[in-house]
Amino acid sequence: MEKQKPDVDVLIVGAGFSGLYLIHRMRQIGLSCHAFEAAAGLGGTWYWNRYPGARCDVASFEYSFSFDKELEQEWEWSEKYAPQPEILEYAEHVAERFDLKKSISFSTKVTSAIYDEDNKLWSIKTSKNSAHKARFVVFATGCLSVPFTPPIVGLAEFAGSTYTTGRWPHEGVGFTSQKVAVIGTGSSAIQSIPLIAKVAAEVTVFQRTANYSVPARNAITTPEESNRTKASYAALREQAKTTHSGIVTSPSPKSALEVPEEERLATYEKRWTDGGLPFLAAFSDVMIDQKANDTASEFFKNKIRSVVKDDETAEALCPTFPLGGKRMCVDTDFYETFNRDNVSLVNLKKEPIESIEGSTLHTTSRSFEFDSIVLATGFDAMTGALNAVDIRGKEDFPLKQAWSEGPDNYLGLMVNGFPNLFTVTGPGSPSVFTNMLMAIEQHVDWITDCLEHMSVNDLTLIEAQSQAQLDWGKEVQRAASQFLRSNTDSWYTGANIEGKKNVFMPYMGGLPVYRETCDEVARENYRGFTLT
Ligand code: FAD
Ligand code: N01
Repeated sequence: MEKQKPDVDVLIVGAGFSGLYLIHRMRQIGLSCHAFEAAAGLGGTWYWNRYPGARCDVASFEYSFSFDKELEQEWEWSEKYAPQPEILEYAEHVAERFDLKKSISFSTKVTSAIYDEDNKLWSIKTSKNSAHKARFVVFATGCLSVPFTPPIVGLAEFAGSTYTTGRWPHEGVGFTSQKVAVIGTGSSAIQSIPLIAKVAAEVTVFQRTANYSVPARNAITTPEESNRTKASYAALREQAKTTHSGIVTSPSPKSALEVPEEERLATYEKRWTDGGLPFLAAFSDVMIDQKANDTASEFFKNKIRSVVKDDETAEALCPTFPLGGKRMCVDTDFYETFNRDNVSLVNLKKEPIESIEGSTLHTTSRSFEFDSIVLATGFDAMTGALNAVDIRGKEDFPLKQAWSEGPDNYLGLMVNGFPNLFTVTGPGSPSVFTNMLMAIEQHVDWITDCLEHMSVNDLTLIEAQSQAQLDWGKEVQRAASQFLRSNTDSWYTGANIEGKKNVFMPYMGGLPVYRETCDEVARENYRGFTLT
C-alpha cells in the first residue's frame, strides 16, 4: 500500500505563548506547521483569564519573550506587573510582528491524536470534524488551561449568574449592587476579591484553605525605568538564566536559623516591603527546612493579624501549611479588603458548603442569598488539557492509561510509546516553578534543535526510552523530596482533583540544572531517546 503523506510537518495544539513561539521557530528551520486553538483568539491564559485584577506576578520585563532583541526594545510595559489586557495585547503584537496568525485555526479544538504506525504519522481530528496528518505533534496546551468546577450540589441550577475566573466573559461583569459569593482563595480569588468588593454591595468569600499572599507593590513603570531596563536587557536575561526559577532574584545564602531574630525579622520586613515572589528567597532554607519555614510563616501570620481588624477573620486567614507549599499568591490589598463593611469570610473548615438551591447557598450552619457566584476554584493542572484529548500512541495505547499512575515522561518533553509527540512545559519539567516565558523558550528551542538535527541527519522518528523515562521520574521525585512543598496537598500534586493520582508533577531541580541536562542529552546524541 502506498504510504500516506503528511499535511504538515508539525501540528501544534494551542496558541498561547508556547504555540506562538513554536510557529515562529518551526518556520525558521523550514518545517511546515499549523496550530489549532480552541479559543476564538490567541494568548492562551491571557485570552481566558479576564477576571478583575488578573495580572502577572513575574515582573513584565521578565515575563516577556527574549528571542528577539528588537521586540524587547520596542514594547513598552506600563506597570511592573502588567494587567491581563496588556499581556494579551503583547501576545497579539508578537503574532502580528511575526505574521503568525495565518498559521492558526481558531475556535478549533483538537479532539484526538492517534499514532498511525504504518505511515509513521499522527492522525489528528478536530471539533470541526477536520482530519489532518502530521509527522510531529506538539502539545502546547498549557499547564493551567482547564478550569476545575467543584461538584457542589445544585451549582449548575443556581438561579443567579455563575462565573469562572479561568473562563471570564469578554464583555466583563457588572457586579454593582450585587451580592456576590467568591469560592476559593487561590491566586485568582486573591487578585479579584479586592476589585469585586469595590463595586459589589456585598462579597462573601468562601475559604477552604487559607493561603499565603504577599503584597505585589505594583507600580507604574516610568520612561526612565523602562529605558534603564532596556539598556541592560541582555545582562538581565543572562542573570535570569542562572536562577532556580528563571526570575532575577537576590537569594540570600544565609539560613533563617543562623541569624539573630532581629536580623531575621528585618530581612522579612524588607522583603515584605519590596513585595512579590522574591519573599521566598529571604533565606536559603525557608523552602526546605520546617523550622526555618516556621519563622517565615509566623512573620506572615503576624502581618495578617496586624492588617485584619476582626480577630476571628484574621485567624481564619492564617495558613496552616508551610509557606510556599502551595503557590504563594501576590496581591494588592487582599487582607485590607476584609476590613471593609461589605466583605465577610466564611471558613469552610468550620461550615462546609452543603448545596445550592435557587439563589441560596447553604453551608452546614447558615444560608446565604446571592446574585452571582464566582468560581475561583483552580485548574486540572499540568495534565488536564492533555488528558482531555484522546491521545493514543503505539499499539493504540491511550496516554491516559500510560499516565494512570502519574504522568511518566522523559525530561517533561516526550513519553515512551508516543513517538514524535512533544509536550511544552508539561509535567516533569520546571514549568510552573519558573518564569514560564523562559521555560517556554527553553522547551521550544530544544524541540526546534532536535527537529533540525533529525532533518539534517535524515531521521524520521524520535521516542523516549522506557529506562530513561523511569530514571527521569525518579529524578523528578528526588528533586521534589528536598522541598517542603512535596508534602503539601496542592495542584502541583494533583490533590485538588478528586480521583487524580497524587504525584508531584513539576521538576524542582531548577531551570539551570534542567537546561544543562537537556543540553547534555542533546550533545550526547539524544541520550535516552531512540532516533530512527
Ligand atoms: P496557555 O496560555 O494555557 O495556552 C494553551 C492554549 O491551548 C489555550 O489557549 C487553550 O485554549 C489551548 N488548548 C488546550 N487544549 C486544546 C485542544 N485540545 N485543542 C486546541 N487548543 C487547545 N506564569 C508566569 O510565569 N508568570 C505569571 O505571572 C503567570 N501568571 C498567570 C496568571 C494566571 C491567571 C494563570 C492562569 C496562569 C499564569 N501563569 C503565569 C502561567 C501561564 O499559564 C503561563 O505563563 C503561560 O501563559 C502559558 O502559556 P502556554 O502557551 O504554555 O499555555
Ligand atoms: O487556583 P488555586 P487559582 N470548595 O488552585 C478552592 C496561577 N495564577 O486559579 O486550597 C471550596 O490556586 C481551593 O481550596 P483548597 C498560579 O500558578 C497566577 O487561584 O483546595 N473551595 C483554593 O482556595 C496559581 O497557583 C496568578 O482547599 C474550593 C481555590 O479554590 C494557579 O494559576 C493569578 C473547592 C483554587 O485555588 C491557580 O490559581 C491566578 C471547593 N469544592 C492564577 N475546590 C498570578 O497572580 C477548590 N477550592 C500571576
